[in-house]
Amino acid sequence: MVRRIVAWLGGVVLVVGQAAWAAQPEFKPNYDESKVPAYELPDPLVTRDGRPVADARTWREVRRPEILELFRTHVYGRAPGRPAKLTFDVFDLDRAVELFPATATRPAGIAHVTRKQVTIRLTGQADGPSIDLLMYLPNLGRPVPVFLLLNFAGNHAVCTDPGIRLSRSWMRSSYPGVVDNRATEASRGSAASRFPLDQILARGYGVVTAYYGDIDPDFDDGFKNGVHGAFDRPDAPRPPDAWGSIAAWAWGLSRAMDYLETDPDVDSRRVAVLGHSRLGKTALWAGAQDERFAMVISNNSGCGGAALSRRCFGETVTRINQHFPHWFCENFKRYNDRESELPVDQHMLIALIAPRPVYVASAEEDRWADPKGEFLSARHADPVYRLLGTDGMAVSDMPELGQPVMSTIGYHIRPGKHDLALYDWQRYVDFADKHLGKR
Ligand code: GTR
Repeated sequence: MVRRIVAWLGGVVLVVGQAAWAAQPEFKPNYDESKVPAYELPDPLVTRDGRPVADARTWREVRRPEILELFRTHVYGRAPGRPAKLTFDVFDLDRAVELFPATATRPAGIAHVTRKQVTIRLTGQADGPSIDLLMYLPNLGRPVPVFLLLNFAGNHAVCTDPGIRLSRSWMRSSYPGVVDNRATEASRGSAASRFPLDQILARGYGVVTAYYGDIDPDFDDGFKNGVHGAFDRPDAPRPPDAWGSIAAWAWGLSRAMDYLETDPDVDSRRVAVLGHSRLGKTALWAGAQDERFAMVISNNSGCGGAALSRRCFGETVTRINQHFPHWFCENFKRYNDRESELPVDQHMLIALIAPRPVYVASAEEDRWADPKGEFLSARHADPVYRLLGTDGMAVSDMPELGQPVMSTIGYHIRPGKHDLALYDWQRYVDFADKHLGKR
């Protein structure tokens, strides 16, 4: 009898729950600057107990760890450390890949480039979770600085080079050539426009990339697959600060860095971590936590990335949590429609990267990501960068289109849509030339 009542009550809750969900009003993003609510940002240079942070040491020893902890607890969740049994298998090395058509203007050193592919086994076991790294390095002397970025469609989508291993991981079926959630030969090169390899390599930088779905497939499965399934305790309930997918992808970037530190072809002290969109959020969180990344670049990262949450312009905390319930930790949902109660905002994520160079980029038509909010968080990280002895951000007002700011906090907004475009890459290479130092 009791069981039947419980079952009946369960049914009622389900019906009421479904009705509430169905009744949810359609989300209408605010794109009107005059409707941005008045807000006050938490001060990165005041500790939780109200003490001002007036010197680099207090930042380093008190405030920085405090802010990191706040982001772990309330936003992205807590990831494990480096796994005890990490192994690297370099399964492909070719030092004479002809990647680019022969032209009179092709710079020496990239007529042939080096391609290397590495499997990072996260549990040391051949049948455990693994990440495939794809690396292209210019043959311009060693070791080379690199850009490290996750990709959305598999390593084979980066260019048509048939030597790239075709990904066997789960993949969104809407991607070119993907059949039954698996890549096919027709998928090769489908994301090439986001990887202008010739331009990057000719300027002396390598590109290292991995498919983000190797780390955690990007859908909500209750954290069963990917690295969550491999590293979480299956028997214990998930704590509200357990790592979400963004934290998992960021953790994967650190595992890539673990490998790069062992590779004599790469200058692991000059690794710029970069990401577009959800992977821009990921790059920022990876760079904030892992100080081995010498430079961090956020391309159109938007809500939960560079954009200030309190502005509620375009995508909001509520909308991102409803649409992507697996991206952040459970605690982040407490701030749906209550952004002002967050103990952090995204300028503090940028500040965690200080004093290392950081570049935030927006696109004019990418209002969903709130370009102004992206600029402002970079701008509001300036006091921390200055406290640590850098020039911070050179401007106080948002620059015009195509007027890049190249101080230690860099920024640009370009015309066009949400994308990782050639213009963006050219500015990142300029920024790296300036701040990572030329060979
Ligand atoms: C959108 C999402 C954004 C952004 C983007 C992307 O659907 O709302 O936060 O991350 O996806 O990653 O392409």
